[in-house]
Amino acid sequence: MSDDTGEPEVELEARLEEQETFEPSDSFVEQANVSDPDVYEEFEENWPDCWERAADLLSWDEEYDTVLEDGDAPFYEWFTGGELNASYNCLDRHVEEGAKNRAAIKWEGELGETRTYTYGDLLNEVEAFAAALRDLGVEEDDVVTLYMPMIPELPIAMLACARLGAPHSVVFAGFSADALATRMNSADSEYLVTCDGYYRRGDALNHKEKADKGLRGVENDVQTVVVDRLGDELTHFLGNDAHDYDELVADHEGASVEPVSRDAEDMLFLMYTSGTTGEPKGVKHTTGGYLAYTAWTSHAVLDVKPEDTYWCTADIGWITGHSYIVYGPLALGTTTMMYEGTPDYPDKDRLWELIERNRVDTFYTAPTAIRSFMKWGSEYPERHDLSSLRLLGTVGEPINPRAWKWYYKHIGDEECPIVDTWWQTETGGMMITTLPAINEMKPGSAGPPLPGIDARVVDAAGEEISAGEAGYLTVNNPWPGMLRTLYQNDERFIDEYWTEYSDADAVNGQLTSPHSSESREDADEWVYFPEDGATVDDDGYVTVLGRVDDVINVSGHRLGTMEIESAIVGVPGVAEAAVVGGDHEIKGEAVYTYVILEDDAEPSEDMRERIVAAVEDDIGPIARPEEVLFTPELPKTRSGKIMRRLLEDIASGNELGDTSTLRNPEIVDEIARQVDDGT
Ligand code: 6R9
Repeated sequence: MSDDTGEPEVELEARLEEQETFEPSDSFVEQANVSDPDVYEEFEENWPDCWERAADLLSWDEEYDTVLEDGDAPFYEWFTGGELNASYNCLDRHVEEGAKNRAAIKWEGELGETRTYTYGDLLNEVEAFAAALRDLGVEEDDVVTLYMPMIPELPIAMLACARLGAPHSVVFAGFSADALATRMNSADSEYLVTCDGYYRRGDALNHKEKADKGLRGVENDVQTVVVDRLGDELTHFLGNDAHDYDELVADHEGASVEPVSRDAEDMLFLMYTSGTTGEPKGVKHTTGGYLAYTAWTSHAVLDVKPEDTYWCTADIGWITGHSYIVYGPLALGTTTMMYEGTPDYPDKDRLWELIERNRVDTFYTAPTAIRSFMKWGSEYPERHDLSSLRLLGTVGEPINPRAWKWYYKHIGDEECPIVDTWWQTETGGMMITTLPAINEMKPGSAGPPLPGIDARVVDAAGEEISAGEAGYLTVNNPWPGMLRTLYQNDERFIDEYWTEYSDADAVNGQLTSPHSSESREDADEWVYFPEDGATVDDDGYVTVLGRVDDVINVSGHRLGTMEIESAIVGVPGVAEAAVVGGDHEIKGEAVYTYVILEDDAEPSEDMRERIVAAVEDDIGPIARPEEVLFTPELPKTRSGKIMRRLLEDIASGNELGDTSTLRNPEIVDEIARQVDDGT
């Protein structure tokens, strides 16, 4: 059911329906970590030294000399000369300060089992596993791949790697065997930590089989460690060379592993993400800047306090889980929750029951989840006492005002501020959001850029646009959490993200997308392009409209259309494919595919199934096409470019604009007819 804006129909009082701005409650403001509005000015006046405030949240083995080194822009360096260890910052120092018995991770399995790791427990297990990894040969700077679902051994392995100075590369467990192989090969990784399986809606899934299949495509000889998640349910199959996680940890119990002092600019981890081309990008994050930035934003935006129970529902396989389940919260010494399963198992009140039982203070989730909760109805949260909540957050995609208001009323009881946080894998942490105790909230708009962040909305010539007009989002100064490069591909890093403005550019006013490094030495100023469209209002509030490149956002998950297209054209009988994102009530966007078959192949249900299976095999079930439409041709411009906008409009059921500039306008009606028929 949807209204004419395409948003799910929900009960909202007229009062809420009309209200456009919301103030944080006095009770929230009084207790907030950051509540002085002067913070914006302080950051601006003292930039870049203002970032010492973030660095001060950490313990350094060696003090840094320089806050920002910008001599080789856009290869910026932060806190240079400083040394620290991320695992020490997330564990040891809290134990030393007397928090040994405070819960660090509270985990809940899908079937209802729970595990609590105190900071003391977590440190012990991290040390034991770090000792085991070292015995297997892991040395500083070796990339260790972690292919695991939401089980405590995933953050434990991350912190064990960090302790040794070995960067981790986490591959989302829902990704396919092929995706694992591609990422391991790209990172030249010789170590894999995975598990036998996990539960989804009560069923045990065999994960090891998928990992084994992936390993067959890996060039290196790989040492594999397997966590036994399922006990007897699936045979805990180790294979020839695989090591058993429990045995390794038992053998190394009580081991003490000195945290390796890392240079602030040393890599903490790699995270692969989708871009415009088919090849995933290995985003490199560093130890000092990333950790300082995630700690600072957890403190200032999520208002995390050590005595809190904090819950972010993301999967650790994505950046949100790295920054705001693991590193930010643990650096601040709080209790971070992890839930293995789905929100509707065994019933649709699972999350609310968890909040009530654990007295959760802060809840951070995605708009796609909120739209599902709305659809299920307010009776599910109403069954539970959610009064422990103090603050709510969203991330991953734009949130429509109706969903925002439903969240505000039915989860936050009109008492909790909501932070709508815009950021990316590449930014490491939040960039545009209200500070919950300082700014008023405007549903649907993320808010102003954070203190110290100079984000603007510009037109194609790089000029700032007037309020209300749509343009490109840009970030005009560096920040500590930023990616440093794409792994072993500095050129692509510049090409994909940076545009230099020099006097020459200002004269000819050319700026259509980030361009190459040719005139790098002449650049006066480097500008970061996130590839998002946005508008800005008179108060400087940014509303993010979505991607302007060929990346689509399905339920907050980033997918490259090229990756999906190349999976489809691999199916025998397929000649050409175009993949676009179309509006979807719950997922935000869904995958729509237009397929041209070779002359001797026939459109059939069987062919459709093979295409869907190929996408699931190559990428994973999250990329599963919503619809596969067979068409004899794709709408093309006279110069031969596929008119993607048009395909998106067809998929979204939008009014179609002028098609007269097409080489083959008649094809549009034919495709549109198929969509209406549901064929
Ligand atoms: C953290 C994360 C990044 C893309 C980004 C943008 C979209 C994220 C948003 C948002 C509107 C928000 N996005 N947060 N759009 N409002 N609050 O999601 O990282 O997976 O790299 O995706 O997600 O389009 O460019 P990542």
